[in-house]
Amino acid sequence: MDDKKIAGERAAELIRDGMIVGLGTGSTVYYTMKRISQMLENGLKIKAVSTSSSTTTIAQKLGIPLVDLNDVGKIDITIDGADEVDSSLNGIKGGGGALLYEKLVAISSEKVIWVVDSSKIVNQLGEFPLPVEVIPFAYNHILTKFKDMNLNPRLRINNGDFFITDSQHYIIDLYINKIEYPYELEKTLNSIPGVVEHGLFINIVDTVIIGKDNSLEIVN
Ligand code: ABF
Repeated sequence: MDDKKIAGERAAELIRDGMIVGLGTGSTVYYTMKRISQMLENGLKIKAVSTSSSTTTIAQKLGIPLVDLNDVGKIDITIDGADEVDSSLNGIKGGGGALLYEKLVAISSEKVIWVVDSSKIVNQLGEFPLPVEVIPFAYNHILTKFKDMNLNPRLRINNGDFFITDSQHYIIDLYINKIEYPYELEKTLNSIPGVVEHGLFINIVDTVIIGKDNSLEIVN
């Protein structure tokens, strides 16, 4: 069986009746959503907050009732994917470009669960390019700043055009390769005007469910 499927479906078992559930984005969470839709058919009652237009489309197709983040107090549990996870349970997200809403939903959540296959587990973050969401008005200046900082930036292009996020920003991917000091990098990126958000998720996740060799590992 697919390791993403195993991890994604397992996470759905953490959902209880009446919960507000944050729905992440990506191919692993897709399996969580499919499982949730079966659970809804069996009588589960939940409401979900989506983290992206693609997740909204899938949730609507699967009959998962959605609410706006602003219309709920706390989210009980958020289940999301990740692009890289290290042993401190810090990670990189945003390969799909949904990092801003993913982070906003995560920090509004009581519990954050990541579902990944074992290919996402790394000793050191950074081989996966770190996505940074930026204001289009100043993208070229931010790009230059990142170049001057030796962060190897590349503006994300999609089908020959600038990639545009759900909130109408651009993405600059940083090809750092080895992020030696994630906490410092987080602070630095947070301090740059025009940076809306970045894909470094530090001290945000509670549990990682890893699908590995047709079985599961759960790390808290
Ligand atoms: C989103 O989907 C992103 O933050 C991450 O880029 C990706 C997860 O990957 P996958 O499709 O492998 O689950 O959560």
